[in-house]
Amino acid sequence: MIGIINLSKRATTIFVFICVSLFHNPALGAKTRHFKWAVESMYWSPDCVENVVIGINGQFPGPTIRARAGDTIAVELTNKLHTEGVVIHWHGIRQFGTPWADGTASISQCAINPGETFLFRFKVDKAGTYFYHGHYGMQRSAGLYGSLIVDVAQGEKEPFHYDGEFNLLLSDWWHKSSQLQEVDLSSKPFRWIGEPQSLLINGRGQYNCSLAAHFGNSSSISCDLRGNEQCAPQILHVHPNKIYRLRVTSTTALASLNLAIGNHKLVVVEADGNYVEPFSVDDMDIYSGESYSILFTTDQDPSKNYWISLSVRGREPKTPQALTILNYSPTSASNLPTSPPPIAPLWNDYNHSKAFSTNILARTGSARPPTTYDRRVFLLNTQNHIDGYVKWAINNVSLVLPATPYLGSIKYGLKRAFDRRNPPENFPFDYDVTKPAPNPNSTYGNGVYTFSLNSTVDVILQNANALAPNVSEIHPWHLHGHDFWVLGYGEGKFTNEDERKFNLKDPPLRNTAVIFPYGWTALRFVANNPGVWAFHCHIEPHLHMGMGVVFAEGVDHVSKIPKEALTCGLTGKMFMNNKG
Ligand SMILES: *[C@@H]1O[C@H](CO)[C@@H](O)[C@H](O)[C@H]1NC(C)=O
Ligand SMILES: *[C@@H]1O[C@H](CO)[C@@H](O)[C@H](O)[C@H]1NC(C)=O
Ligand SMILES: *[C@@H]1O[C@H](CO)[C@@H](O)[C@H](O)[C@H]1NC(C)=O
Ligand SMILES: *[C@@H]1O[C@H](CO)[C@@H](O)[C@H](O)[C@H]1NC(C)=O
Ligand SMILES: *[C@@H]1O[C@H](CO)[C@@H](O)[C@H](O)[C@H]1NC(C)=O
Ligand SMILES: *[C@@H]1O[C@H](CO)[C@@H](O)[C@H](O)[C@H]1NC(C)=O
Ligand SMILES: *[C@@H]1O[C@H](CO)[C@@H](O)[C@H](O)[C@H]1NC(C)=O
Ligand SMILES: [Cu+2]
Repeated sequence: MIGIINLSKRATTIFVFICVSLFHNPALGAKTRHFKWAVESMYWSPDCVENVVIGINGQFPGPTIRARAGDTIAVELTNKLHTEGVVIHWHGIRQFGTPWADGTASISQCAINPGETFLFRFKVDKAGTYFYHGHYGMQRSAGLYGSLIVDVAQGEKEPFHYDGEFNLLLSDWWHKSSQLQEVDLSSKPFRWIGEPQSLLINGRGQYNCSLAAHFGNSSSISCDLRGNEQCAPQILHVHPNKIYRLRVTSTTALASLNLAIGNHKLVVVEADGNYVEPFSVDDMDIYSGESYSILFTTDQDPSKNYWISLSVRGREPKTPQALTILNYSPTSASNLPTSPPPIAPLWNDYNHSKAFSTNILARTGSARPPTTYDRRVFLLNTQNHIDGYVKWAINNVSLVLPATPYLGSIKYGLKRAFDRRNPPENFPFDYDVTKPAPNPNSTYGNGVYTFSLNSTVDVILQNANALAPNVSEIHPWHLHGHDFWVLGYGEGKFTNEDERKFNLKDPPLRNTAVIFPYGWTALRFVANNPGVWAFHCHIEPHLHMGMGVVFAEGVDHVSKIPKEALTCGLTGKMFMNNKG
C-alpha cells in the first residue's frame, strides 16, 4: 500500500506541461473519477483483536481516493448496513455549488437508508491532503473513514521538491462498539467512554503487545504478528539522501496526537490543503480533523532503522504509543531500531503545543484576509447539565439536530423544521472562564447562525472550565464549506485589546483550529459559499454531546437540490404531497 512514487513520472509531467501551455486551458485533463462503494459492517482486527468495523468494499480503512485539482469525484454509495443510515463527509472539500454533497446527516441531506444508494458528486478544486469519514451518529468511531488526496492540476507544480511520498491516516480505536459508546454518553448517570485501547496508523495498531517491548516494559508482550496481516504495521521503505513527503491526517475520535521520526527533522509545508511557510521541528502535534504534509530527508545512517512514533497529547495518556518503522536498507527491513522510540513531549506541556500551532503561517504570497469584519460571533464552549444528562453547550445551547435537513428546510421555507430564532452570539460579560459554571444548566437547541452572502465573519472561540474544577480540555473546531484564517490564539478570556495582536499579514488558512485549555482562538472567513454548514468540535463524543453549531449563507442561491438528498422529515412529506 505504501510505496515510492516512481521518479520516471517526471518525464510525463514535462510533456503535459507543454500541452497545457499550448492550449491555455487550465481544465485540460480534468476528469470525472467514478467509484462504486458498498458500506458494510465486517469483522476486522485493527489492533490484532477481532472486532467489528464499518468498512467500504471490504476494506478498512476505506479505499484511498486520488484525484487532480479540477477533477470531479462521483461516489455511488450503497448502504449495506442492516439497521443504520449512513452518510460520508468529504473533509476539507468546500463543495462550492454542491452543498448537498457535503455528507452531513440532518444538515446537507437525509441519511442514506439501509439498501439505498446515493450519488455524491462534487469537484475537488484545490490540491492537498484530505480525508473522508462518516458523519452520522458516531460512525467515524466505528471506522468509517479513508484518505482523499488531490494532486496539483496537470501541468502545475507543487512549490517544493520531493522524491517520493507516503500517506499516514491516524485514528484511535476502542474495543467497545460505537453504538455502546453512544449509549454510555447519553445515559443518566453519564458514563464516559474512557481512553482508546489503541492508536492506529493506516488502520493498524497492536493491542497488548509492544514493538518496543525489549526496551522496557516487561508487562508488554512482544509481538508476534505473523499471520495477522490486518494489524501488522506498514513499514516505510526509503532510499538514502532523498526527500520524502509524508501526508499525515488525523481522524481520531478523541485523541490529540504527537508524531515524531527518530533522528529525523520534519519540515511542515502544508496544513489542511493550504501551503504554509516551511518550518522545521523535531516532532509535531496533530488534532482530530487536521491534515499536514511534512518533508523529511533521509540523511541518517542507512544501515539502521528508525521509529516513527505516535503519542497522545492533551489528556493523561492511558494508550500506548503507536509505532512503525522507517527503513533504508532492504537487507535490514525486519530489524527493529537499535535505539528506543522518540520520547514524546509531556501530555500537558501545552507550551510545546502552542509553539507548534503559532509556528504555522501562510506561505509567502498567499491571499490575505479582509482587514475588517462585518459580523463577529463569540462562541463560549462549556460542559453542562440538562435534566441530569452531561452535555457540551455553545453559549448555553447544546446542539440536537432536527429530523429535516436544514438545506432543504431553509431553501423551501419550512417554518417548523427547526427553531427559527437566532442562537445567542455572545455570553454574559462577567462569565468566569477559569471556574466551573455557577449554574451549569443549559438547554437543547437547533437554531442557525445566518450570514449575509459574501460578508466577512469573525468567530471567537472561547474555552472555559469544564464541570470539574481545574479541568479545561482541548477542542479542535472544524468548519464545513470553507477555509478560515486563524488570526490568533490567546490565554484566558478574549478582550477587545486582544484584537490588536491579530495576525492580518500571514495568518494560515485552515479548516480546523484548536482552542487550548482556558484560551481563545480567533478565526475569520468570508461567507461566500451558498449552503448550510456544520461548525463543530471534531472530537466525536463531544459532538455527540452537543458541541456544535450550524452556519448558513445564501441558501436562496442554491440551485436545485437533488431530491434524493431530501427524502426524510418535512421535505420528504413535501415531495410526497407534490406527487399526489
Ligand atoms: C495480553 O496478552 C497476554 C499473552 O497473550 C494474555 O495472557 C493477556 O490476557 C492479554 N491481556 C489482555 C488484557 O488482553
Ligand atoms: C512500564 O509500565 C509501568 C506501569 O505502566 C510504568 O510505570 C513504567 O514507567 C514502564 N516502564 C517503561 C520502561 O516504560
Ligand atoms: C509556558 O509559557 C508561559 C508563558 O510564556 C510561562 O509563563 C510558563 O511558565 C510556561 N510553562 C511551562 C510549564 O513551561
Ligand atoms: C439545574 O437543573 C436541575 C434539574 O434538571 C435542578 O434540579 C437544579 O436546581 C438546576 N440548578 C440550578 C442552579 O438552577
Ligand atoms: C446558562 O443558563 C443558566 C440558566 O439556565 C444561567 O444561570 C447561566 O448563567 C447561563 N450560562 C451562560 C454561560 O450563559
Ligand atoms: C458574491 O460574490 C460572488 C463572487 O465571489 C459574486 O459572483 C456574487 O454576485 C456575490 N453575491 C452577492 C449577493 O453579493
Ligand atoms: C485548582 O487549582 C487551584 C490553583 O491552581 C488550587 O488552589 C485548587 O486547590 C485546585 N482545586 C482542585 C479541586 O484541585
Ligand atoms: Cu471538544
